[in-house]
Amino acid sequence: MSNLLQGKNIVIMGVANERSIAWGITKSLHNAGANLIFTNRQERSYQKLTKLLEKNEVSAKLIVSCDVASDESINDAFSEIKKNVGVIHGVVHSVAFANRDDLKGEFLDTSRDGFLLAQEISAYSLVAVTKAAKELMTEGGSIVTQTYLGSERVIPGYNVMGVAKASLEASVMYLAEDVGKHGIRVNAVSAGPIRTLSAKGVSGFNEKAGVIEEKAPLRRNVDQDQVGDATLFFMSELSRGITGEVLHVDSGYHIIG
Ligand code: NDP
Ligand code: N5H
Repeated sequence: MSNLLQGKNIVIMGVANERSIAWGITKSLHNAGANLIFTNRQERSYQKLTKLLEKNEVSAKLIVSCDVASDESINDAFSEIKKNVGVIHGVVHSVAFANRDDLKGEFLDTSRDGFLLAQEISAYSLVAVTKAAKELMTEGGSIVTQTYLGSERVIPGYNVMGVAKASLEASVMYLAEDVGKHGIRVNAVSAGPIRTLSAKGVSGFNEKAGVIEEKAPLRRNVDQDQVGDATLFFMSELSRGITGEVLHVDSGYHIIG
């Protein structure tokens, strides 16, 4: 327990279930005293979230539906948040999507539609969300997204999502410049492999997690709580001098050649 985020209103996007990285983040931000607002796309995620909140005795200020594929949905969600909560101080962006077919075989075979879909949901969404959130962040604040090493290196199978994460990380830099003058910071956490619903059913996950245990300096995989605490750092004043940054929470794997 700390009071690093006491009195801060923070929007969390992307809790699908108890394994979601966004749920690890929820626990860290809640323990730091934040008031939390959630957005979901699917009804199933809303049901899971309400049960999780109840079980963990976390009370949400508001839960709104938001499909980042639609500008209207994003604008409606943030209008609802403005109406009910007023000022916000942070946004956690923890959403991504690519067609399962594009997450195997060769990147070369990616279709135009598959490429654009991954970019739209996984990268452009941060731009649209930052624009909508900025209007409510009148006291400054922090925006944090989630990325993966496949943006910097070729990681077999990550394919179209690697290119989308490269776009996301470049967007972090350009957005950081635009909103910095309003006292808003934008950063990303680059997590190592974590078994979540998204990771399920895509081939290659076990192998990637195994390599971390073997080769990463810390010789162990990371978990949602470690990403949660790193995101808390970015959300809090402890990171007030940092923006446009990508912080690796991966047991140090990214330094190994
Ligand atoms: P989850 O499956 O738990 O979360 C993915 C979330 O994306 C879901 O809550 C889903 O919402 C949401 N989402 C997908 N499409 C949309 C949309 N159109 N509009 C709104 N929300 C949408 O997986 P993770 O926690 O693993 O993923 C969270 C983030 O972490 C992603 O950006 C991922 O790339 C990143 N990451 C994950 C790693 C891992 O190993 N797991 C490693 C590094 C980064 P819904 O369920 O309602 O559809
Ligand atoms: C190199 C790897 C292993 C290959 C894994 C690729 C993972 C890509 C992430 C995207 C987000 C997965 C995805 O879109 C899956 C969907 O096609 C199907 N799943 C769903 O629709 C579920 C129900 C919903 C909840 O999922 C979403 N996203 O909405 C990378 C791994 C070692 C690390 C990893 C898993 C990274 C990452 O970015 O998630």
